[in-house]
Amino acid sequence: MGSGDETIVAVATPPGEGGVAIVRLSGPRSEAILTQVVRRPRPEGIWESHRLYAGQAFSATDHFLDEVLAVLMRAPRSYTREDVAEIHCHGGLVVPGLLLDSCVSRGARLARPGEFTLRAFLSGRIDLGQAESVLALIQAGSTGEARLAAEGLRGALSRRVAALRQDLLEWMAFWEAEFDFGDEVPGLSVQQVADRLKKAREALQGLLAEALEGRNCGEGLLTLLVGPPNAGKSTLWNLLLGEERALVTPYPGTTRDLLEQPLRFGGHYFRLVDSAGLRPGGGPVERMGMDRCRQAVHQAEMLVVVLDSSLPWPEGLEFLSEASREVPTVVILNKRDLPERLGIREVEERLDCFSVVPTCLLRPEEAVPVRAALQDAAKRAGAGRAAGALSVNRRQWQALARAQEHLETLESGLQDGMPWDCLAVDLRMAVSALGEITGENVTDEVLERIFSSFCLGK
Ligand SMILES: Nc1nc2c(ncn2[C@@H]2O[C@H](COP(=O)(O)OP(=O)(O)OP(=O)(O)O)[C@@H](O)[C@H]2O)c(=O)[nH]1
Ligand SMILES: [Mg+2]
Repeated sequence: MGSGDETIVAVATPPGEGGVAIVRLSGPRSEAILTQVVRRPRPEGIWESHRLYAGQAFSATDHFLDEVLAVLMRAPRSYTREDVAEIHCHGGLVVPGLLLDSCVSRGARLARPGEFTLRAFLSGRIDLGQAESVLALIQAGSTGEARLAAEGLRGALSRRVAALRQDLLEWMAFWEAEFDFGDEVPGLSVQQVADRLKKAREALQGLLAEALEGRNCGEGLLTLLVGPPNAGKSTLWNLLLGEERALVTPYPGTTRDLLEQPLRFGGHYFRLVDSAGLRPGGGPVERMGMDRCRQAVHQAEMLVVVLDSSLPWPEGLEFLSEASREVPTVVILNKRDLPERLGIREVEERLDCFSVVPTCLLRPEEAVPVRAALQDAAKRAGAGRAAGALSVNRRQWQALARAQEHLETLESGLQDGMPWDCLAVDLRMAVSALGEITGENVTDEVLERIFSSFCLGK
């Protein structure tokens, strides 16, 4: 698959209106096609590699199409390690398509989705793990996901999987060379084998734990609105979501259940949860709501404490002092349209505040500073999450888990005194599962499946 004899072409930018679109070529005829499609003022000059030239682009029927900038990146210093050319024309629905046709009429073939990255993989410039990180980076929906995918592109997962696989491979080679199908490997005690196995399994366990953390990064930050009844939590929830979802009344104790909605802004995902106001006493139903809220405080990754600044510090919030030290806590000091009885200083004495926003939530424009404060706090909360996390897709996850299972079987087989040749089967399977991540052990169908989910031109 993906024969490098052909020169492929695609529009690398999304379709539609835009300042600039890029048509990209890769393969041995890139320079020849570029020379025919893009004419420079002084045509006798050669295309120097990695230099941007101004020129005029012509259609398949040799009509002037557009003023363009073009660059040739000679092999092997390119994304695919082949000759790559890029033509930067004006964006829109028509010109990039006509430029594409022009390249095809001069001998290029339309690229399949992900074919440029497939060629980068087949030429050995990147491994499969890095290729999949390219996809994860393009599809990232939050800054946290993008950061992890970028680390993957730099080899965060591949390097560690490759090292682990190499270790097991060396071991397998030793095993195959030395053992004589008896029940002992010369020069290696069962204890030594067991120790080495344990190390490998622990390393794999560490990878899986970090992968799990990485998966969380794709989910919204659990952000709990909490405070005394009637302070304006539901007003804030509605304001942030942009619709009247939760009931808002002047009667304390309106909200009972936890209400959750996803929300996305400023490059962050949130799971925004409204809750029952906390106060001593209350009826049985209200108390059930308050219990749910208290439990949610311990699961939250970010707290938004909403307080009524026209009343003194409320009773029943003491436990929030400890919780505020554990996760970024934004305090919304609401109802500033009324005479003040609770000031910023007192709030800061009682809670560990990431920030305090004095506001009056009856004014819709107050959503702006509140969003800004949440965004800053999310950066802190998200950073905590991304530390020690890896971007791992479903396929990679399954391969890691399979490798882990084989090592476990190997370990218990060793303890039960199974013969070496039986154990070697599991070792081989573990090596093969790890190879599926870096790309050593994948079939053409698997590659086809992986790369077909890429966008065109990548
Ligand atoms: N004066 C004033 N009233 C506000 C402000 N923000 C909200 N309110 C009013 O305060 C009352 C309570 O608001 P809610 O949003 O229901 O308060 P809550 O914190 O969700 O209350 P519970 O669900 O009972 O815990 C409503 O009548 C709101 O209109 C504000 O900034 N100033
Ligand atoms: Mg409410």
